[in-house]
Amino acid sequence: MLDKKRLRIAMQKSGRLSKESQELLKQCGVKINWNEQRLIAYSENMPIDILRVRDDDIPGLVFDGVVDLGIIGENVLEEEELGRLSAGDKVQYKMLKRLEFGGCRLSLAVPRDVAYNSVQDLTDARIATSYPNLLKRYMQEEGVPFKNCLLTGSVEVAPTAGLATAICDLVSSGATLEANGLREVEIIYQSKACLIQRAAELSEEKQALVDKLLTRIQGVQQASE
Ligand code: PRT
Ligand code: ZN
Repeated sequence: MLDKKRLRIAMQKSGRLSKESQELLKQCGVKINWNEQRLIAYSENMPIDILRVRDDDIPGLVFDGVVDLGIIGENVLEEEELGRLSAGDKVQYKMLKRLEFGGCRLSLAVPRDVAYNSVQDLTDARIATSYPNLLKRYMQEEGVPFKNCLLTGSVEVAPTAGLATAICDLVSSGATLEANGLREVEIIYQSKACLIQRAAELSEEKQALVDKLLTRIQGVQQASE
């Protein structure tokens, strides 16, 4: 059973954000005994517990106040927020800090040999993505109707597989697009990892600990500039 007096932080168990999330806590002086298999990791020197989950679950855990803090990609945070808002749910959280890792962009890409001049060329096109809400917001802002093709993985093979004419996926180096014969044509969202806090007030002790962590994170980030 988790002790409610200890600060609960949700972070990605294994994936692109896990190593740097762990490193950030270490740089802040938080000592954690990481056991790769465990869902929960405990700090030895501070009243902090780490919940290690899939990144997709982190925004909801913070919105619902199940955890106090979360480290998450802004892309996943905003996708979940838009999804909840469109379902008529309220979304509340505090953005504490944009972090210096997990940088990527959400982009539209089309097969390399397809002519493309502007997003208008995608009118009524079927677009494969794992980010339907961010894509919908962008296309609505541009006034371009499209058909959504929701895929939770292997989005980059959708055009070759005949599932879609374009894709909307995360890009960092661009190597995946290149390897799949795709061309990045629009950047629709720029993302980094960030630290968020639940909206409901924390106890004085917990808030003091959060403030201390934030000051240390600021120090770590300034030192790396
Ligand atoms: O299991 P879990 O659900 O927790 O993990 P996941 O597989 O959903 O996420 P993961 O670990 O792949 O990514 C976590 C977060 O890292 C994302 O939500 C982004 O905020 C961030 N991030 C940064 C990236 C990338 N860079 C990235 N390049 N997430 C995914 N990619 C993918 C991209 O879509 C492409 O398919 O990596 C592939 C390689 O990219 P290129 O352009 O370097 O070839
Ligand atoms: Zn995920």
